Amino acid sequence: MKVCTLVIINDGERVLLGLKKRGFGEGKWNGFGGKVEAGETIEDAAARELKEEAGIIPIDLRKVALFEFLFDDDTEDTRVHFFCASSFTGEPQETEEMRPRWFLHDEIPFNDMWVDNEHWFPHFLTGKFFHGTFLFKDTSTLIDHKINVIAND
Ligand code: 6OG
Repeated sequence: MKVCTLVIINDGERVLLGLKKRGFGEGKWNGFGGKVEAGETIEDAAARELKEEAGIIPIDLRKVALFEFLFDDDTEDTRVHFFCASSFTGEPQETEEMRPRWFLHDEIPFNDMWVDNEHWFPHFLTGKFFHGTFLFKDTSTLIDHKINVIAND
């Protein structure tokens, strides 16, 4: 199982997303993240990927969810540790991998995101901690999902 991070900046009115320009999830808007490397903590990996992909350093990184994405086809199953932050240093900038953009909370581009996003985004925006399990037939077809809200903070 692949272990990844995902970070979304939420300033209370808008979220910062990135358009993935290459690789797994190309052409989709998502948070910033990638594989956890040997020898680093998950939180360090989250901050490192955010810096590499959007050019910013989170100040108040906190964990908001744990996802498992399971696939019926050959795609490798993935566990994603999901974090958010409301403040950061630096200016979001386009990198080789991602083009960042702010979206108002009611203008999230669900049609151009992973199909799971519309299920968990409302939980994320209310600030709840949750676990999500998503079963895919292939990368564009969601068969089943379950979201357990664990706590309110
Ligand atoms: P690299 O493999 O490029 O990082 N990710 C997913 N995010 C969502 N919302 N849904 C999925 O469903 C995902 N699968 C992977 C984790 C991939 C990045 O994409 C996220 C990482 O942030 C299948 O290193």
